[in-house]
This record gives sequence, structure tokens and C-alpha cells, in this order.
Amino acid sequence: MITLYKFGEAFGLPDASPFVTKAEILLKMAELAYVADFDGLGEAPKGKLPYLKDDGEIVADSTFIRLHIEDKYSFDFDADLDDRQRGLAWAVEKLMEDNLYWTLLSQRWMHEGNFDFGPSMFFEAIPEPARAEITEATKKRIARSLFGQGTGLHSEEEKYQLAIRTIDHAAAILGDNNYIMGANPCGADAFVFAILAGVSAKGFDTPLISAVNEHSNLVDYLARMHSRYFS
Ligand SMILES: N[C@@H](CCC(=O)N[C@@H](CS)C(=O)NCC(=O)O)C(=O)O
Repeated sequence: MITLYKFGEAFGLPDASPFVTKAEILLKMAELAYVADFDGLGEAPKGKLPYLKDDGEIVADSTFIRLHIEDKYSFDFDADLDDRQRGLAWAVEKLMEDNLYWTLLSQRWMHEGNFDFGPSMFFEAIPEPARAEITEATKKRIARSLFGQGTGLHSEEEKYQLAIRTIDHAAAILGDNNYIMGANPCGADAFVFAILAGVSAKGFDTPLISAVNEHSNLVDYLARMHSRYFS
């Protein structure tokens, strides 16, 4: 039996974390049955979600979950792609993980209004005064990771300049295709969907909502992916 450790639905998204959504879509693509567990963060081997347990074997990190599914279940997420397309799909996914994810983190956690609208809910169950202390410590930890990665060094304008360029290029790569690399979904679609849905989630104060919505092909793509994997 497979257990996927996740945060849970939030902000109108299948999960608060795009990496969890990626892992969930990968399981669905491979048609593997799984149960969700919402209490795994404290035991997470890498301190992050997602991870999964598959017949006692623990696999942490969404990309290692992909490799595990490929190896153990002989499932090829990119079966329709030639070697060059496989390389491009991997590059697109890793671009999104390295650029858009960090902008998402910054926009949710470092912007007071967005924090109050979004991530503050993660702390609601903690009684005061611990709640305020844990909230501040978590924000500081995330700020440090943003600085370490580099996105935290940029101004708001610079962060969004890079993110919008990534979104515009994603729209160009998608073009008239139904999925990022063609007529059928491939492994990269799992994160491309998750992160584009994440940065354009309604209710947050961010230019990335209009940056996504001005591309009708991206809007259609998000609806198509959502209906295919989460309806
Ligand atoms: N490289 C990891 C990234 C996972 C990740 O960053 N997860 C974040 C949520 S988006 C997390 O669990 N954070 C919890 C924490 O830092 O306490 C993957 O692909 O799974």
C-alpha cells in the first residue's frame, strides 16, 4: 500500500504545496492507488513534504518519488517523448522548480497581506503565546532559505520580472498543445500545472495572477489538468 504524506487542500488548490500536488499527479498518472496522510510533516525524513511510504519503504522528495515510480512500477512518464524532448521536459520542470517556486514562497510568506490571507492558517491550531513565536521563527527560516537560494536578494519588482518571463515562456512552449510537451501529459506536466496553479491562486496580492490569466492557453491548460486529475 502507498501512503502519500501531504498538507491538504488550501487556497482553492489540491494541496498547499506544489511539490505535493506534483507527487499526487505522478501517482495518478501511473494509476497507482494511494491513501493520503495529513500528519506526516513531523516525521518527514527531509523535514519537508511530500514523501511516501510504499510497503514500508520511505521515499522523500517529489522527484525521488517520480524515480521510485519509474523503477518499481516500470512506468515511463515520458513514454511519448524522444530523448531531446525528454531533456526539454526535464529542463522546463527544473526551471519552474528553481524560479517560480521560490517566487511563490516569497509571495506567500514575505508579503504581510498574503501571509495573513494564506499561510497564517497553518498556525491557527497553535495556542498563544506559542503561535506568535512559532509563526515568527518559521517566517525567519523561510526568509533565510530565500536569501540562501538567491531569490530573497531581489527586489519585488525583480522577482516578478523573472517570474513573468518564466510564465510567458511557459505559455510559448505550451502553444497550441494540450499538454506542455504535446498531445499527451508527460512527467513535467505534474509540476508545471502545480506551480502555475499555485502562483495564480485567487485571493493573493500578486501580479502573477494576471501574468498567467493573460495567456488563454495557460488558463485552458490549468482547467484541463485540473479536470483530468482532480475532478
Ligand atoms: N525538493 C522537494 C521540495 C519540497 C518542499 O519544499 N516542501 C515544502 C512545501 S512546498 C515543505 O514541506 N516545507 C515544510 C517546511 O519547510 O517546514 C520536493 O521536490 O519534494
